[in-house]
Amino acid sequence: MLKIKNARVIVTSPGRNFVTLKIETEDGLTGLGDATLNGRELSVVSYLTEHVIPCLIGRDAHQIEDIWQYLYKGAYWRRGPVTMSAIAAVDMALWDIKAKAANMPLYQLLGGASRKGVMVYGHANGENVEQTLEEAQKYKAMGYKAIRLQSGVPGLASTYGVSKDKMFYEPADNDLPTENIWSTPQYMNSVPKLFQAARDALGWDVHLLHDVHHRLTPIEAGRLGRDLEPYRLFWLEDATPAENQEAFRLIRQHTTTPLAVGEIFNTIWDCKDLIQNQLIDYIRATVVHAGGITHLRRIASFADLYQVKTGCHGATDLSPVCMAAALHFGLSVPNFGVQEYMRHTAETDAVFPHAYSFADGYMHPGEAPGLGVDIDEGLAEKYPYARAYLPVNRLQDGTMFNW
Ligand code: GCO
Ligand code: MG
Repeated sequence: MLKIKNARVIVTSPGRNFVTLKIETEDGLTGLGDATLNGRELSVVSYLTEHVIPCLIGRDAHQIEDIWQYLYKGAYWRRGPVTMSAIAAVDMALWDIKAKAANMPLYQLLGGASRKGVMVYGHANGENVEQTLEEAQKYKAMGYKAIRLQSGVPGLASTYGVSKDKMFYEPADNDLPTENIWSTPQYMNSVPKLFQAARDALGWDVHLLHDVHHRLTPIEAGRLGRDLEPYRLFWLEDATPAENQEAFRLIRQHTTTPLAVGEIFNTIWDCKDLIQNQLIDYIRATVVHAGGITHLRRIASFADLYQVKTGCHGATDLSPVCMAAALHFGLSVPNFGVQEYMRHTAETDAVFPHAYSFADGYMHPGEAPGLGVDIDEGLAEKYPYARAYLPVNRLQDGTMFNW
């Protein structure tokens, strides 16, 4: 038995907010879990401190599955981003502890490596096509095999995915939500031009991806997917909001462009219909927001039955602790597709020293026991929490829209 002695939450903001759970066992092993929920960070802090941690003390850290079920079924109130991020943090920390106790990198406990490395995609963005492609060339030169392209939309002052700091896009940019203005027709006209220019400039031996960020209706998404078919995208992401999973059937009827969805999903129930009806190609659910490694493995196993591959969310708001967990998961899971990798800043990397590394388009979690990531608490303390929101989005006539 590995008795849990103590658990606490560390909040730090080295350029952006991160919430980390640290669990300690009586014999001195420690485990880390990411609990960051962008723009709503303190709700998970409170859920963990007030409601989860008191139930953990004295339990056997080895009983990962039982503790997962205890927190999920025992809460009575099921699912939801706050609950599932809190459960995820506990789950990650317990896997970290178990793997340290076994003196193995976590991927070994998950069945061992199924591949040499985890293919990642980087983010190229610019205010116009030219700038975006300039950025994409930089990623190609760094060895990336897959690049996401987002470009400014002519006539719109700002849009999702385009930032001043090209390498470190950080959407949670204000202590009250920034307001963006959106136009679907202008966007729909501009995206095919971007990808046509991209194929001319970058060639065909690099995977290209695009994130619609929940902004189209199903029929609009069907049309965009069809317009993009000549450019052979790796995927079109979040083409329409997915609360209504059935909506993807309409998109599917109109295009063979592969579809990815799920970065905001919390459980297998959010993607069950999408997967079993083969309405998507990649599932974007991620360790921190979908109940940890334990639950993400369940989603991936289910998806594998339908030839749906993983494509985990990996934006900057997923801390290096989550990135490490995602890499162990990605290295081991049979139906791996791609992993998003929006690089963290040097400040963040310094607070979270880690064993994972990038080389030639692939990442590897490293061979350190456990997750292979630590937190420098002294340094973390120097960056106090700072409220930050994701932007909101309105149509040109003022109607509230999806960001
Ligand atoms: C992505 C995402 C992010 C999210 C952000 C929200 O595909 O990387 O869409 O950019 O908007 O992670 O917290
Ligand atoms: Mg996305």
